[in-house]
Amino acid sequence: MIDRWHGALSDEQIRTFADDGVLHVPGAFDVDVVAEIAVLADRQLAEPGPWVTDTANDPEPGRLFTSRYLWRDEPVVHRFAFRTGVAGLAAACMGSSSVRLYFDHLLVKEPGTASPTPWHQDIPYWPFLGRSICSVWVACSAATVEESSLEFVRGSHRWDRYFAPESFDGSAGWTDDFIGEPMPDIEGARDDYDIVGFDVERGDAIVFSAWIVHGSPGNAGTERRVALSTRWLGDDVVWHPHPGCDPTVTDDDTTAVPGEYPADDHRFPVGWSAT
Ligand SMILES: O=C(O)CCC(=O)C(=O)O
Repeated sequence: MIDRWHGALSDEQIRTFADDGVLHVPGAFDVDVVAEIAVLADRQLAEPGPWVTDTANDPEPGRLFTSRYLWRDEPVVHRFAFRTGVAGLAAACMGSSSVRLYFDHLLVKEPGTASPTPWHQDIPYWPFLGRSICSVWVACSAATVEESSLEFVRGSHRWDRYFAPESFDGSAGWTDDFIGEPMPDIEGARDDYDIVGFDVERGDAIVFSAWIVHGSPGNAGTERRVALSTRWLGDDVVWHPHPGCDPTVTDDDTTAVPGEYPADDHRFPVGWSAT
């Protein structure tokens, strides 16, 4: 397991992640690694994997395409998740003694896409509970916030609130049955929130808590925006399937036991461990 990040993050970076819920790490990954992922995005658009959302047929201009759970079948994603040190970066930010991969999420936003990725929290979508859950979102194309890089409500991971999941593509139902309060109208009251956004270069990482409220605007640029978000489970995580969560991994797919740490090496493999 690659230990590229342990000791490489400064105390200030680790404090920023704890306080803000998000950390921008410029130049975290080699550009040739992210170039491979951009090529994979071309292939996925042509031949989508099994777990896709796609707004291509929406009346709104543009396209938000996402594809998940590629690590088992796509060597590029497997290599990225287990050979680049990305898991160690997640563990270092969270102060976890090990991390397991939950899933990978390829996110493509074509130029001219009007629809934003709506403001949301990740945790209500996922069949887990715990504070030590994060994503490492890696830019495979340069993007300013106007070109659909991510924005965050700084510190919202500490609000102790749990917002109902909504579909990313604006369709009525990710689920009709869910847990959580409605997301407030962040966009309509931006001045009321401490919003921070990050312009990114290829290879930059944005590490963020599954509890932080985040989103991204449409893509007003002229280039495709491509990112790969890997999701990591830290020390205090327990398996917690619940109404409205990700239907792609259920009790039937894992040996994880509700309320217990998900020690399922097959479904949630260890990406980094201190031992
Ligand atoms: O890439 C995007 O537009 C959204 C990404 C996101 O919400 C996530 O990775 O959790």
